[in-house]
Amino acid sequence: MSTICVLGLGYVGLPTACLFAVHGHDVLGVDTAADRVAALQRGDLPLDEPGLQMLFQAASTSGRLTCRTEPAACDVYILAVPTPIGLDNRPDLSHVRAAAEAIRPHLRPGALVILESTCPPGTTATLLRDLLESDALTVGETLFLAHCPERVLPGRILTELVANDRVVGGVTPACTQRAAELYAPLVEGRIHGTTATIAETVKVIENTYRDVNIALANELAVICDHLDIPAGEVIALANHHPRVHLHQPGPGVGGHCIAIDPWFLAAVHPAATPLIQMARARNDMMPRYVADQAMAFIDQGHPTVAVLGISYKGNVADTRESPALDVVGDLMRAGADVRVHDPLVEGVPGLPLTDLDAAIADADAIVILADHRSFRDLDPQRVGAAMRRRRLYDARQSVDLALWQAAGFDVRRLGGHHG
Ligand code: SAJ
Repeated sequence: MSTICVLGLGYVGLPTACLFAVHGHDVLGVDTAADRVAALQRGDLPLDEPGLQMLFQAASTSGRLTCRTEPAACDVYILAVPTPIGLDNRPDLSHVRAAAEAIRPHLRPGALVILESTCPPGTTATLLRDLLESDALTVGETLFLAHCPERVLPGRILTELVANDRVVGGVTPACTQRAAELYAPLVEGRIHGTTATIAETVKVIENTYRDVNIALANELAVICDHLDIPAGEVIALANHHPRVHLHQPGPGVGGHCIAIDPWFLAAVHPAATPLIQMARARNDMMPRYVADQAMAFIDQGHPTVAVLGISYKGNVADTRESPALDVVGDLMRAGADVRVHDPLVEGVPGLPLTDLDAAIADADAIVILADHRSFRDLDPQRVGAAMRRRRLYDARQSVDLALWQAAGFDVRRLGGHHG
């Protein structure tokens, strides 16, 4: 068993730290946010992710997980720090740099350093190597460096951490082998060894693939609105083709991955990536488009609108980069009195949330922005009885159209479907 220092106790770092601890490693979890560390030391979990509370408790009570704000000497360092983009859409690697500088004084010969954070291809083999290699530490001989991207889906992190295949890319073959040996006992999926730069490129193209395909689905929704045909039916029928897999349209792309990672690829060669950049632009246009479509459908000055779902996607409590926040802002600017209800989200700074009854009381319309499972179970008769007018704009193709129409609702979906 090794001593492992995990830097960055967020959505990836904290579950990873807990998992290594319950597998018998001594884990030091490090985060520069003192309040987050203090909460963890008290036993409070700052993240909402199914199963994490239990795993964290098991890791803490075993005595194998401790949390602090400073790293210490360990056998393995896993960097799971944020890699945001700046206002100019350029990657901001300052947290990777700071984490590398923080561990540098503690590195001993034989240390393994793994970057899990998503980054522009080349980061591990150049930036990280330059920061950590020294006269005493030679990469591939006395210092082992690898990129092992996380590929877990928020809402399913614990399942996917174990079940998913892992791509493990070392700066040298010896680095790949050391990193693969660390993950092998934890991972039920296959471990695919490769180079660090290939692993980085694999990670960002996975999310770029999704972003470009969502952009295509969103463009199709706009076309279907224009043709007044249902995009949902077009997509379902096209997807019967064995080599077609169209994604779903929606109010935009949120979360901390898919809207950001394409910029890591674009940064490598800006002039050669018009498709990737155009897909980003298409997805970024969607909140405004959805707000405009919803207001045109409601067709009333200063309507009272009940927004259902403010998280960045269905069945998660996470509102990071949620396109629903932009839609709400656009609805308000267009003159709507907006009440927001989300059964999973506890709060959003600067945006009051209400319960369902308060949101729909005397409302002129409902706008669905996140496809939470619980919305499918709503009773349209009961909901309609509380409203002033029975109108529903569904930006997620999430509710049973016929059911709501039977309850007297005028329904419109993103992608051209009239009720
Ligand atoms: N969305 C659509 N239409 C779709 C699919 C998604 O509009 O057909 C929207 C969602 O509503 C959401 C956004 O895209 O706003 C992103 O959601 P997501 O479920 O596609 O992805 P994330 O950001 O929750 O997680 C992704 C995953 N990547 C892939 O599926 C390729 C996950 O496996 C990665 O680990 C994660 O990014 C990450 O950390 O990179």
